[in-house]
Amino acid sequence: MLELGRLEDLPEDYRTALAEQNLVPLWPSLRAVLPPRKPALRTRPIRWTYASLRPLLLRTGQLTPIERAERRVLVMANPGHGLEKMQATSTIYLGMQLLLPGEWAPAHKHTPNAARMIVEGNGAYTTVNGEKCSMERGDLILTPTGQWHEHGHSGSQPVIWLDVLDLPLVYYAEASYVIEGQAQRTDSEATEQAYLRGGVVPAPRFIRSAAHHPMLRYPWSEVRQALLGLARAQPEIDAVQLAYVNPENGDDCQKILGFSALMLRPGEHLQLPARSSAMVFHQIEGAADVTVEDSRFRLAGADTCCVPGYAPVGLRNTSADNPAFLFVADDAPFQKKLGVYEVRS
Ligand code: 1HN
Repeated sequence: MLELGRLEDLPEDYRTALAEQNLVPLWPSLRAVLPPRKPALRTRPIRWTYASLRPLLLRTGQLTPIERAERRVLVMANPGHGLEKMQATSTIYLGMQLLLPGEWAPAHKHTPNAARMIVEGNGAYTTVNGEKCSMERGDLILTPTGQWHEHGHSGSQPVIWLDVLDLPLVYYAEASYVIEGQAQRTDSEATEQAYLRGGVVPAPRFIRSAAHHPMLRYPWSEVRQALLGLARAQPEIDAVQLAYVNPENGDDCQKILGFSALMLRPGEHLQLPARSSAMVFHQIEGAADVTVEDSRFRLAGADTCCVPGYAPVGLRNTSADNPAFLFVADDAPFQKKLGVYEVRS
């Protein structure tokens, strides 16, 4: 590669004249913005163990009343991006949210898309555009862009969930804002019952708009059963993985981030090829080792890790007797829309 001129090679008066006109020479910065073969990655492999995060989250339940927080969340920030940026990866925000019995997190709607993976507790619910979605461990609940949402809790124990948002990307696009609202009238229980069987959908589907999000809650009991069924039906399959999709058209369930559930069979070692998208792994059940570059993380309980793109990832079920279940989030839908998504073998 040609060695390019540096800024210091230019006379001082010329540099000053450029800056006065808001002009910048490209060549001193060209290699930084277009590095050879692989992007410059800020995202570091990082793990957050639930055992160390949980007591800190419960403590803020005493320190900070919900009225003073609106959403009581500890953000899982990747130091490679700077903690204050609140980014787990370049596009993915992760946070662990606590709601105590009787608390209410008021209604609002915003441009970033949110998804919640429920970690512990029961009796809480989130109402999304009038649809009341109960929160049970392992459920995935969507809050697509622009939809009203609020959280309530009529149970007796703390409820904790993982929030996954495309906030860093929407913020970067200077498109992130919120509108506050009134408590919603609940007009239905979660409508996922209408979409529980793969291959059949409610018949009046052709009148629906493309922006419609027909399914907001993906109950873990159903997804778990579907993973076990897939493993039984196709024992030779490379990866026992199910994508969370729009059941009406099979598209990714959100436009920017993609979500899937992965089952590692007892003792299974799965090698994922290097992909351009960064990924998040969150343990739903069992335990797994995640290996990327020089990092190896043991995930158990509700541990979470993120890994950068452009590197192969190894996943190993540490049990020889029981399956392990992982929730996976990535930004492949966004990268595919941009035309930059790659798999490198
Ligand atoms: C949000 O609206 C929620 O509604 C959680 O529970 C986390 C992080 C950034 C921006 C909006 C929620 C959020 C958020």
